Amino acid sequence: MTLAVAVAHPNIALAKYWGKRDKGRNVPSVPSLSVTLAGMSTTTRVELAERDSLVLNGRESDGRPAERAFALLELLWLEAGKSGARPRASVSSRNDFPTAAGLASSASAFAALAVAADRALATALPTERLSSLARRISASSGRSLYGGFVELAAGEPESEFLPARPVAPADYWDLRLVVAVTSEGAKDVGSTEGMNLTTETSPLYGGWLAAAPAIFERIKRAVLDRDIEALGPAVEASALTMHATALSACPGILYWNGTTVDVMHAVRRMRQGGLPAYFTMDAGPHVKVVTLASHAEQVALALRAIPGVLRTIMAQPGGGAHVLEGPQSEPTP
Ligand code: 2P0
Repeated sequence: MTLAVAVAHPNIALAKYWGKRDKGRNVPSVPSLSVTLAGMSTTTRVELAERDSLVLNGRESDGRPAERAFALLELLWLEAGKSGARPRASVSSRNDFPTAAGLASSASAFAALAVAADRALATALPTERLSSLARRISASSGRSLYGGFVELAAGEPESEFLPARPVAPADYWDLRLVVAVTSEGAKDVGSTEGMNLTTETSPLYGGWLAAAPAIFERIKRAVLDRDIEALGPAVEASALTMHATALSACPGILYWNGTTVDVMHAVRRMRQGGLPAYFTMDAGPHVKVVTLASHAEQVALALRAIPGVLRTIMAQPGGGAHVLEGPQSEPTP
C-alpha cells in the first residue's frame, strides 16, 4: 500500500493576483505577494488505488474539484517524465478551518495535494516545480508551497515554468492578520469566474494592469524593511484597486456586504486613534486586517464590537507545505 500524507496552509495576498495573461496555462497578469498562515491547515492523503476518487472534508466529490485534483496528478507525472500510465489514486483532503472563513481553501488544498501526490507517485520533484504545477491549477496555491512571505511574478504568455518564490521566512516579521468574518456560507461569484469576467468586461482592467506592478513593488519593499506604515497604504491600494475592477465588470461584481464597508471605515478610525491597522479583502465579504503582534488583540477586540462581525480569526505567518508521512523509497507505480 503506497500512501503519503501532507499538510499545507492557506495564504492571504497583501498584493493581489487578479486576472490571467494566459488562461490555459493559468499565468497571472500581475505580480502578487502573500503571507502563508500558521494555525490553519489542509491535510491531504494520497493512496495509490484501483481508480481515482476524491473525498473532501469527508464527502465524496466529483465534477470540477475532482477534475482539477487529478489534472494536478497528471501534470506531476508528465513533469517527472515517468513512463506508462499514471497510477490511479484515492485522495482525501480535510480542512481544519471552515470553508466560509474567508480564507482561500483552494490555495492550501492544491499545495497539500502537490506535495502528497509527489511523494505517493515517487515523482520526487523539487519544490519550485511543485509550486509551478500547483499554480497551473490554482495560482494562489503555488504560493502556499512556501512559508512566510511569498511572491508570484506575472508570467509571460505561454509561460510553462512559473513558480512562486519565497521573499522572507515566517519569523522575519511578526505581523498579524485578523480576519473579521462578516457572513456565513459560500460566496456568489468564485475567484476564477470573477477575475475572468473582470478581464473580459471591466473598462478599468487596463488601469489595474498598469498600477499593480508598482503597488507590488511598494509592498515587497515594505515587507523587506518591516515597515508597517509603508506596507499598510499599499495593501489597501492593492485591494481597493482590485475591487474597483470587479465592481466595474459587466455585470458588476460586488463581493462586499454592508458589514464589509463598516469594517473598512472602522479600521480607518482605528488608525486615527493610533493603531497600526490596514484592511484587505479577497473575493468575498470578509475583511482581513493587517497589524503588528503588539496591537493584534486590541484590533480584534475593536473588530468584534462592530455589529455584523460574526467572529474574528487571528492568523500569523507560518510554514510551507510538507510531507507528514510517506514512503521513503521508490514505490512501484
Ligand atoms: C490572491 N485571489 O492573490 C487573489 C486575490 C482572490 C483575490 O488568488 O483561477 O483561486 O484558481 O488561479 O488562485 C484566488 O484565486 O484563482 C486568488 P485561480 P485562485 O490571493
